[in-house]
Amino acid sequence: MKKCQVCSTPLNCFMSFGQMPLANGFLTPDQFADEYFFELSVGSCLHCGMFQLMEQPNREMMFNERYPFYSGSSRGMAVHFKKFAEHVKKDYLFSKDPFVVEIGSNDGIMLRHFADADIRHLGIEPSLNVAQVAIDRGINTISTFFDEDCASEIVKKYGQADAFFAANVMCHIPYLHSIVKGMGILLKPKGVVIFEDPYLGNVIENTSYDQIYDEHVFLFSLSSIRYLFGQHDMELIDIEPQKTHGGSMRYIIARKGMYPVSDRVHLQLKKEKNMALDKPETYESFRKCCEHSRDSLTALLRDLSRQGKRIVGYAATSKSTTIINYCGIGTDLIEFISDTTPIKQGKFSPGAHIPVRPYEEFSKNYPDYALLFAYNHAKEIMAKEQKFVETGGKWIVYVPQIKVL
Ligand code: JHZ
Ligand code: SAH
Ligand code: ZN
Repeated sequence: MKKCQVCSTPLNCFMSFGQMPLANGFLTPDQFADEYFFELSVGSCLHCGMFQLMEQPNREMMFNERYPFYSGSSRGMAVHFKKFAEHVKKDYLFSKDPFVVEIGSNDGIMLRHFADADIRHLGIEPSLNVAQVAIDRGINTISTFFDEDCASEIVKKYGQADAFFAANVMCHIPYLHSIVKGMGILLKPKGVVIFEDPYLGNVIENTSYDQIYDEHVFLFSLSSIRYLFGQHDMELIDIEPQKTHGGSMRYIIARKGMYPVSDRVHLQLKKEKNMALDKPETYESFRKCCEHSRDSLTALLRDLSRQGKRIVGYAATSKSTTIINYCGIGTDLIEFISDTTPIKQGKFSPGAHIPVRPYEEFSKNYPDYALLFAYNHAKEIMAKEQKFVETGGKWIVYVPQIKVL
């Protein structure tokens, strides 16, 4: 039986999504025969509350010099990180010559706002191709995986940090104790850790099971985060719920006793109790909701396909890999997936091998239906796709419910 990565208690494995490829493993036909698969199954720890994958591929298989997710691929996220950076500068940087560190800094979407303001900063980003975009833009970045040894090296070279950021990366790292120890080494006594990730409460509430894929080894809740940091003499002092990525939570952490704990933390912990995030029944019913969502989506797509309708996928997101493969969606149902990322275009989707085509192919010859794999960017996308709708095109969304818009 697999054990919890955080507290070593045997896990309550409640669901398998079957054999899955790498969510960002876009490939060429000569690679089809050797494609890597693993069993995507999930469990929740009834002791510390951590929701996690039972098995995760090696980090180098996922994060390398060919990583195809560029944070700058959404305008909305660029705005989000601009506001995030302004908030940090205003509310968390008090020393004379502050120093900030970000892990998973990707193409520099967040740190550019510190670089542009001449604030000392360092990005840690193992995926070299995306790190290079930041480096080329003058953002101080090293391409490596963060852990406690890396933290010691940083302190030697730059001194301790005032703030440590991590957006959509903490939930990707199985060795969290080493990361949190690294934060302890790196932070000044009054320094803060600010990180955000998709929130377990939103995933359960919206049946957004597509947040479950190889990279997301955890889905956090306040209770699991409090447990983790509590083991390292640190504490959760505040939270700020976010709308990004279909519902995320921003956590603010400091050394124990340094700052008061906000009421928001206690209120949200109560909400988690009410949602029964600590009860196995919750996960049993989540499993049923996932199966129901899968069956309704495939029934809808098959029905439209029988009527001879053209259906195209919109945005080759990481999340879509779980949807496509768990629902058994193939080229019989979807003609291609339109995506704006150059290195995904011309390749095929992981597992189901649906062609990924440049956005121009979507806008030149609108399909009858577009299956929106990036519902988290719905506002941004629907605003720019008014013509698609005006000419009779319809959107299919599946979070929180299957709907044709
Ligand atoms: P988007 C990635 O998830 C992976 P993904 C990762 N594991 C994670 O946690 C989050 O990011 C942070 C395309 N697109 O942002 C571009 C369009 O084609 O939902 C990208 O290929 N047209 C680190 O992959 C993809 O969507 C558009 O108009 O699920 C990005 O999808 C827009 C806005 C996007 O992240
Ligand atoms: N923060 C950005 C990027 C998220 S993508 C955003 O929110 O859009 C997650 C990134 O974390 C990837 O670029 C990946 O290469 C990086 N990453 C994965 N493991 C890491 C680790 N141990 N240390 C630092 N970065 C890591
Ligand atoms: Zn545990």
